[in-house]
Amino acid sequence: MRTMLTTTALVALASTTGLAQAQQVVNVYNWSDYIAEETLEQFTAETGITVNYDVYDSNDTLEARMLGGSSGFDVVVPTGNYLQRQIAAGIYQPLNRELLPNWSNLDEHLMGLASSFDEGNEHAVVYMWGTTGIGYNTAAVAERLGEDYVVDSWSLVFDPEIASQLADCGIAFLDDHTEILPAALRYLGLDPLSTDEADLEQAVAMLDTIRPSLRYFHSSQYISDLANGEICVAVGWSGDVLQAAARAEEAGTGVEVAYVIPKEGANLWFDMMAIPADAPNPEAAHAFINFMMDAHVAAANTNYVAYPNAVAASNEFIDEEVLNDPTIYPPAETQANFWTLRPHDSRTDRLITRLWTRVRTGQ
Ligand code: SPD
Repeated sequence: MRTMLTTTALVALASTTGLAQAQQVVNVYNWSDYIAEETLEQFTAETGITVNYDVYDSNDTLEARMLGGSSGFDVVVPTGNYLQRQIAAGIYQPLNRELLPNWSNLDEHLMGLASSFDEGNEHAVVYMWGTTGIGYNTAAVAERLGEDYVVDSWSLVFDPEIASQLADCGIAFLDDHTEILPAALRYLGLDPLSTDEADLEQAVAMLDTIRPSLRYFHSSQYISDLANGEICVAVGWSGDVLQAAARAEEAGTGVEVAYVIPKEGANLWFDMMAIPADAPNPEAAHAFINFMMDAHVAAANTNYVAYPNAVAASNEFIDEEVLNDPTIYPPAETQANFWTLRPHDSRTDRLITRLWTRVRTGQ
């Protein structure tokens, strides 16, 4: 009896002092180029929990790992439209808010928007949000299209006349049909969320005309390629292009990269932290998510990756130049043209997969 009491007391002491967590590991699968350099070390120093951190650059890659079962991940970061259908498939566990005291730091408006993917915000927290637009090398584009050419439209990449003039300096597209097809539909004056076969065929026919001017489809390589002048235009994610701009500036090679949200509109997306139903260590997963919702941690991440987070309490620690950058925090008039993706039914998925293969391969 005496021994049992002592053991119980030790266990209680260990869990309150963090000793129990000393042996814990959290397995995190996140997007590449999406966290400040020091964040993981800080987390381990603060909690004693070791982080196994792996990265992807596509929701489809994440989804394939998740749907394969027993992924071994404790925290993953799907985008809202993927999260929504994955919740419906039952692959996430509800969050335990008692283990997330930093929940009170969250921006209610953003979490309200995110509840359209996850009713009641039961399974996920917004990690970062952003837009999909165009990154470009200002000098290379001006050299080819003229000093007075204003880059403000999807026509830069979807008009075959314009794209062909930029082909030699390199145009890259995200390898992501959920990004390219809706933007192409909007450029053609159609509903970017259309699942109508005739609309999608029209978008693909337009993409066929610019296909010869594209250098590659890839969803992360464009960061370094824009920064070092290997390519001059990329359809990419806001913060990734801005990281390319920062890298170019740091390198001092004279390459200047800019990001534009096209005037026709852009995809507004939310990447959400969630815990798989079969996560090996849900307690450590909650500790990790809670840490990411700390005001200083979230601000450091935003300052580093140039994506806005959903931690309202972090705003006072975010660099002024980040907070005041309209390409990172788009003003209301820009937001008026945004669209937000929704999951497709399986018929539409099959149709889009077939069409996208045609776009990618040019056949
Ligand atoms: N390098 C981080 C990029 C995150 C992009 N996630 C958004 C995907 C929207 N389809």
